[in-house]
Amino acid sequence: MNPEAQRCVRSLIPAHAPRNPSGRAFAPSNIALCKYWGKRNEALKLPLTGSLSVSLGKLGSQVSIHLADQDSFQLNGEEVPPSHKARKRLFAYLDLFRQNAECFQVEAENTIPMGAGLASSASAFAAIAQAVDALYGWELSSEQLSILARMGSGSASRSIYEGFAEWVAGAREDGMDSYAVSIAPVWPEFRIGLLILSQAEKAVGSTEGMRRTRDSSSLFQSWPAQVERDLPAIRNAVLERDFSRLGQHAEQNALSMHATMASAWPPLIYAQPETLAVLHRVHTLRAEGLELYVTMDAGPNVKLLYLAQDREAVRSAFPEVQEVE
Ligand code: 2P0
Repeated sequence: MNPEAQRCVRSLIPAHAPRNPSGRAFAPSNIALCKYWGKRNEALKLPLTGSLSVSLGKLGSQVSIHLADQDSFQLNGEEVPPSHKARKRLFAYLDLFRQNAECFQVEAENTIPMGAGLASSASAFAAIAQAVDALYGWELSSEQLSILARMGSGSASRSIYEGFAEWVAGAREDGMDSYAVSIAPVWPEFRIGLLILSQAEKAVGSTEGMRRTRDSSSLFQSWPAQVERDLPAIRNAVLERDFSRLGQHAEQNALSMHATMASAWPPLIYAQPETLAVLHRVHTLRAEGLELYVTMDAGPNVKLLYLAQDREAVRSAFPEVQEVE
């Protein structure tokens, strides 16, 4: 067990609380418009920079946790065997919360494909943190829940909220000032179009990808400066509903992150030929006047950013798009 994380959890949870037989929570997935890429502390999942995301509506994770005689984990109705890495990661996380060697029966339903750059770990750990809070009756604040979720998966810190959330990097060594806050619950016209080009699990996960980029890419040295430009611009664009400004900074931020990945050694190239074809198509449509932008995570899939008024134009260019309000 990780002693640093254990200390953080101990300092957050109240000494006495009514324990319930079970806890249940839903958390939405999120897509970063300004990306989290690089940690300053791996054990506590503390980021080098801040980041900003928008949640994905009903796409996310529903988690129930019951006290039980032995640990078990069901994902989308199927028992996950003890040797599976997702199960090991789940119970390593839950070890942080066990009070008296109790066991947990965990049931999770994910409405998004796992491991395809669609951040299922973000919604999963945000839902687990909230289900644990409900189980133990702690009634933690959103910021405290965000810290707990962060220790499961960094991007989960942002999945505590619906709408636009900013994860403030913080400066403290114990990470108690590194949590997400809500900056705007809604932007009714804002749309995300998911283009799922591959459901394959990625070859290199985010934790290893971040480490490799930080350690071997000279371009990564300029990444914090890129975030310093993009983060306030995107935050203000959300607050002022300035879609063009948001789209430009979000797309440049995502492609800058991919440039740092591609310049790592061994190189990390998450884009597939279909990814590049979509990017070129988007750039052609934009040159023709359509306000359409993209963002991409650690995978080959593309997320389109547009406003409701352009949904028909987007749908006719990309009939396979899955729209999220
Ligand atoms: C993000 N990603 O901001 C960035 C953009 C991927 C690319 O957060 O190691 O699964 O568990 O903290 O949260 C994916 O990283 O990584 C991620 P860990 P996580 O959404």
